[in-house]
Amino acid sequence: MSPSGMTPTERTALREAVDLARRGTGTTSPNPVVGCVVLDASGAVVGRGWHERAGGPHAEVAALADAGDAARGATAVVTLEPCRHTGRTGPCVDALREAGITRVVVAVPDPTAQAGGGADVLRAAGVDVEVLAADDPDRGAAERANRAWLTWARRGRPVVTWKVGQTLDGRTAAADGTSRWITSAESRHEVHALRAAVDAVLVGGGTPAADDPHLAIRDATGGIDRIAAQPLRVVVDTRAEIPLTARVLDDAAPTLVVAARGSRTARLTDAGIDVLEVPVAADGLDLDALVTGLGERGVRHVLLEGGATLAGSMVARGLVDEVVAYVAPTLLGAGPASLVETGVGTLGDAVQLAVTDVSRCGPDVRITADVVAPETADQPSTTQE
Ligand code: AOF
Ligand code: ZN
Repeated sequence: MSPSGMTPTERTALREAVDLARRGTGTTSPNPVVGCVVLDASGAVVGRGWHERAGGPHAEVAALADAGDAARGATAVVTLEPCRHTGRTGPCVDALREAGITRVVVAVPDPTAQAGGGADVLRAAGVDVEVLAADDPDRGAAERANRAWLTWARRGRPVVTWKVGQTLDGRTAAADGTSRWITSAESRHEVHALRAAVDAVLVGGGTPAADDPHLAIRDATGGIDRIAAQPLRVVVDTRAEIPLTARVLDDAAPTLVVAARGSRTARLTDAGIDVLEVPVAADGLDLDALVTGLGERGVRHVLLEGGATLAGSMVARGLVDEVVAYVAPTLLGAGPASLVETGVGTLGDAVQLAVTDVSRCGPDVRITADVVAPETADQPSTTQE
């Protein structure tokens, strides 16, 4: 036994359970991704399962079905604490007990009031339950796989990834405005995979006016991918001025227009367009209300794709959690910057990133990094004008 009480076999099983959980990325929202591996008394894997889509069987139920009679006297290793509630499906704590599971290893407690507490219910029923310590690296991997849902469950908002394509000197267009194509075809292709893994793609007001982006996932032929789960396209359009002919309003994917409360949204709603009205704060649209509103619509992971002003405001509000930057080996020396108005005026206030991956994408370099939250919780450490 390792100091945590988990056997090496259980650790191996947990890593497999995390891999299984990841298979649900992009299809389980608004629910979590969850994986489960069932081990018999000899440590052999007798069942595997994962949560595929909201409303479908939970990971534990899928793994128990896979194990059949072999679940009797077995151990279930799960990435998220088994639920104790009856929601769209029955409580997993009951399913585990009824199948004869005698030990449950849990990577991450369920923070929701509705479903959390399953570990105690199982213990009360005589099941041996092990919950990993908060600093356990295997728990960290399970948290990471479920980051979007856990961010929502703990903080009431989706996780936000800012994706940017820029030159090595941080520009998104040349001085004359030409911007097609800064990054390579490989990088642009990869962005479609990013979109497929999230629930919503978010762009700021200036972007539709300047670029008329489509934001849907295309297939290999460049047509609309009807098989991929298309993310919600979210357009911030403070004054509700978007033309009805904008490509982002077509029927390739659902679209939500975010406008200031009190703006002339009737033109849009009359045309059948879904509108989210949010209050206006002193420094512009209330972005906290925006992300909370997206969370209320079931969005757990947002891909912020620009423009520079919206991204800067989101960074300033502490609402960007992760950055994926495609950096083209190109220098311009003039032209718009990829990020503006973050409120950072001095080096000591710079937004700190922790790089999690660096790789090549065709001729470009892709850098993935987490935003290191300032000590002062959710508030940005800088003041905005
Ligand atoms: C899942 N899949 O494998 C596990 C979940 O919407 P319901 O009724 O299916 O319940 C969803 C809640 O159940 C979810 O928010 C989480 O708290 C808990 N566990 N959910 O969708 C699973 N194990
Ligand atoms: Zn469950």
